[in-house]
Amino acid sequence: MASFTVSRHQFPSDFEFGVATAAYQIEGSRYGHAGLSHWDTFAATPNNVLNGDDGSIACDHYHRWPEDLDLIQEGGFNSYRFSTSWARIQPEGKGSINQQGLDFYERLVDGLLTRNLKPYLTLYHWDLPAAFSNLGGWRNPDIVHWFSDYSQIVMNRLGDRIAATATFNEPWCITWLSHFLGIHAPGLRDIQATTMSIHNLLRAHGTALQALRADGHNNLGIVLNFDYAQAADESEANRKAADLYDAIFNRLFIQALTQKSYPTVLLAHLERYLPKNYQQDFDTIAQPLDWLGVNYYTRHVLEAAPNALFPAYQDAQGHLPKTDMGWEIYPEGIYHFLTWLHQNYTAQTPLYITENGMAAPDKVWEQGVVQDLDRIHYIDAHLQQVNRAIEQGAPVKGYFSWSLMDNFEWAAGYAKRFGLVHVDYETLKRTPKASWYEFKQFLSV
Ligand code: IFM
Repeated sequence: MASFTVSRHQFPSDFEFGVATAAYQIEGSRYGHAGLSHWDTFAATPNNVLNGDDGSIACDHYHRWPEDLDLIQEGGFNSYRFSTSWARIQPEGKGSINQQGLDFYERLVDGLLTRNLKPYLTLYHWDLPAAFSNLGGWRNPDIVHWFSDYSQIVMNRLGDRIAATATFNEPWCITWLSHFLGIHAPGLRDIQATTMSIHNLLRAHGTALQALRADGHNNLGIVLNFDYAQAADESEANRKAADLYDAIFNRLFIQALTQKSYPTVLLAHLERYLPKNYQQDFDTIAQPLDWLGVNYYTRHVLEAAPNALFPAYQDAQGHLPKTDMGWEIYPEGIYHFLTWLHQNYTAQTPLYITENGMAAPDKVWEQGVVQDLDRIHYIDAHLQQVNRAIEQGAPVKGYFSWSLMDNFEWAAGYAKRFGLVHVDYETLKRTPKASWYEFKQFLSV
């Protein structure tokens, strides 16, 4: 039987332990008069999502949320990170507000507070209304105001009860993965679309922060994802390949947000696609952050791809054990990013691990047991490294496990299970896994 070697006492007493989810992955987009999002249309297009899966029912959290919040509370967690669905709240884009959507989130937030759970809100975890997608989505500069207006609509209803708010979850995924690699909605593979989406997203973040602060809201931040870039060997070509990957994945957003510039190594290729006088936007983009969310899962081993177009790198085979996503398990990476951010970019700004976890081919055995022992080892190893970063002075204030329960894993459909709680997609029955019980034990001290 696996168990954590790390102890709750190693962390400050006010350290937050929570679980995280996202609207489209769990709620069921067909319920409650939500509008179509670009994930509904992307998933309805053949070959975009494994097995033709979509988020229309997902975990039916829209109806089962009380049971799900009970699981968070019974697990001993004290906070919950969730997102509001833009398409649920503004089904037609700029048109009328779906009050039923806001009512749902109000019930959810009040349900959290009743259970003594702190609500951590993410305003955008990828469900862009299809109406905005049809107008160019993140490529259209007008999205800056569409998003800022939406942020105010949500926060003016819920903001008085939210512990902390993030504008975006994982800008790299919203832009690079979705507009350059074509893997997520809207499935584009276009360098100009990518560059415009990056700049528009950052402007939308800064503009929304200004509007929300003017409305009196506080504790505002953003969630970035980081992926350790490891050169395949010490050759100059491979080190350059890893550096380029690092610039795109890890430095681009945090540098813009805190140092008002884009990495030089990227500008050499992307500057021609940016709007004229883009530098003038950095004063808007680099609003002070009250906190920064850090999502960390894995590392990538990179080598040069000779004669390829920008960015001329490719994956090399890493030799560490891998999760069911095929992602290498590299817990030292979480220590690296926490200390690196603290020392180079964010100084004393509070850092939260807003996502960390692994996919495994979990099954419910007799007597309702799910033996996800690899996940217990994974979480334990990462918590040890978070603790090490705190000892080195990084101001880490919380850890959110991804995810509360198995859910719609985007292009991988329902094939990959990240939950501490198993979901049977036939019956929608929830079964806590061994990792949920381990957290409960760990948090019960
Ligand atoms: O499921 C996703 C989540 O939506 C964003 N971060 C990574 C997770 C696992 O892929």
